Amino acid sequence: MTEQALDQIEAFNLSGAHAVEEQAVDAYERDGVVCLRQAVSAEWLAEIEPGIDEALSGGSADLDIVQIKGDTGRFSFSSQAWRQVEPFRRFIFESPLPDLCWPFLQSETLTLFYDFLLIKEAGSNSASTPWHQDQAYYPLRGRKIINCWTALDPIPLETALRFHKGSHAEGTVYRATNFSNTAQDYKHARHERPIMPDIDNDPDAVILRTAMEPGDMLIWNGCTFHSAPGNTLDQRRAAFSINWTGDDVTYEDVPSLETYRDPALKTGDRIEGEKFPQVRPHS
Ligand SMILES: O=C(O)CCC(=O)C(=O)O
Repeated sequence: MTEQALDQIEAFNLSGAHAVEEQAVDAYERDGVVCLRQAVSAEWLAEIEPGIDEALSGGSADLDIVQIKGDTGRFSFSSQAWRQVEPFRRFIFESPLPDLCWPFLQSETLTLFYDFLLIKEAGSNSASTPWHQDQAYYPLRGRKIINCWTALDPIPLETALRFHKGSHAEGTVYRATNFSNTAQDYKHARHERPIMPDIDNDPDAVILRTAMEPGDMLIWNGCTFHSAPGNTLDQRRAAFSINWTGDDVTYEDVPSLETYRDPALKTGDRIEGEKFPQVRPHS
């Protein structure tokens, strides 16, 4: 691995404010990622927490719980629980969250794509996340796609996400990586797309990261490359993220991608409907 420049993700302190500063949007546009400190209040974090058990015990449309050989802790990731899990639905629709996220899309509309719960239990040492772009996995075209990722636990630098600064800017969507075995192709890989760059061996890459406290939120673009280590610590590392789309995003039907599929939509349609509700302006 090549030695690389490390820097901090630019952070803005919200302390309960319900509006973001223009500089936060500028930092997101420049770097492809920004951190909003204290974006989610302790009250809303307490609302989300009971939803975790519900999501893990049948509430998620798509749930994986894996324990990698040699690890003592499990790694769980759940998608699209909001329609069944009431605390998640309330957080998405009734908290200040949509109004915090909307300015980053620079869009007339804000549409919910999906919710994602990610838990790396203490001792899930090998549950690392390889470099990837979120958009490589989505049946979507467009640039206005963001992931708003709230820490539910303290996340020190040892287990923090890492971002390749500015990697969203060119807008190329690369081939998706296989999360469980990077030597093997991802099962829905699109071979017409270019192979991902070797970020670990790019001497010019600047890697951004930051330690987080519960309620701090990262916002990044669907094309920003990011990765994360496994959880080598003796505490849970959980996050709840909401993925939103804006007004330039259209659907691309990929029948095998069931998690993100809405049979009512055709390639080229605006992404909207019961599964992907428009949240702003209120419809
Ligand atoms: O927290 C992690 O390990 C990975 C999170 C991530 O890559 C994502 O939510 O897209």
